[in-house]
Amino acid sequence: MSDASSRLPIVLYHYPYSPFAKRVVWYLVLRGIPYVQCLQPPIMPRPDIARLGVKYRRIPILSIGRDVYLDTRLIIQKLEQLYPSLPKLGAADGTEQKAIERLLEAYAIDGGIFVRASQLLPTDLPLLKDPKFQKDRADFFGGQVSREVAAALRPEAVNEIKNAMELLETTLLADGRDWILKTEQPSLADIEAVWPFHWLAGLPGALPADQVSAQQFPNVYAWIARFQAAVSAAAKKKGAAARPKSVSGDEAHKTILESAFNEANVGVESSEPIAQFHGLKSGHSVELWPTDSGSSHRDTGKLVGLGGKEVVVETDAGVRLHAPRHGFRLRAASTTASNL
Ligand SMILES: N[C@@H](CCC(=O)N[C@@H](CS)C(=O)NCC(=O)O)C(=O)O
Repeated sequence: MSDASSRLPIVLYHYPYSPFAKRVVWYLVLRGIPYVQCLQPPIMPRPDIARLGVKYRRIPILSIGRDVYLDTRLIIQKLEQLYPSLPKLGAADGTEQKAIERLLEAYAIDGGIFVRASQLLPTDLPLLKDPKFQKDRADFFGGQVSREVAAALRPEAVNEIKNAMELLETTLLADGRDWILKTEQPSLADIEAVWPFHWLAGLPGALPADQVSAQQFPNVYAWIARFQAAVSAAAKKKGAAARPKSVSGDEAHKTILESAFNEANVGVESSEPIAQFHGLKSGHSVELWPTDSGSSHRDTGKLVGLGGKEVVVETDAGVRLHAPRHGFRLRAASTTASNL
């Protein structure tokens, strides 16, 4: 991506207390990348997103110019390519540090740390008691969890989080370093590791203090506080420029549709096993959806890009929707009825 593409407008659709959205906000702030935000309700419907022709229901999504990116894992990788004049937050390719960074991402998301953290949300939070919210999340997770089941999951979840903190306390943070990869400033590895713990530490009542607190894990808790201080300092240093302007759905839509594309059309790699198996070609109508949560919200559009890491679909509204291959399923529109 060129310097010119760095100047394309960036819109973050999110709600600020989403821990996944925080991953992206922190990244943008620490790197000093300008963006605007289009704030969303915590439950469906989200007409601001629907008008982009996007059915994906998870938060956050991020647009760069007329390209819309799904999933924080892809979003952060794309942001790494922007603003080449600003130092990247990610470790250099081909290094041990890169391996640690990528494995921390997988640990928190695929390894179940986030799911366990979400099982520790205090059930008396007003939002969690709202029947509309409960119904919405039943759609999201594919069923409602009863109070009894939630209560029974709690001890397991505490134990998982405790073990995860212990791992950090006794390995990567054991020598008292400031940052996971011994960098001068927080790096992407810190973002990948800190977010579920930062979330829980900031929610009174989520963690039982006799099990998981600064007393048991002083290095982890000091690192969480240090991370928050670094993000606040980065935001303060940039002054008003770091505070994102909030735009309406109308303004965001106009900004996106009037922009150039951030990326050249990558095309469909015909050698991709999935393209071969389903006979997918450029221009075919396809369906695309995440496999872990929010799977009933499926995007449809014209396949314009496919490789081992990413799939790109053009929506009816004229934006290009990018999703990572990992954690997403792609099918020809006509075959999805068989649910292959
Ligand atoms: N793997 C996704 C997960 C995103 C996710 O689960 N986000 C939550 C909010 S923290 C969500 O969308 N919840 C349902 C909703 O807000 O509709 C990512 O990395 O972006």
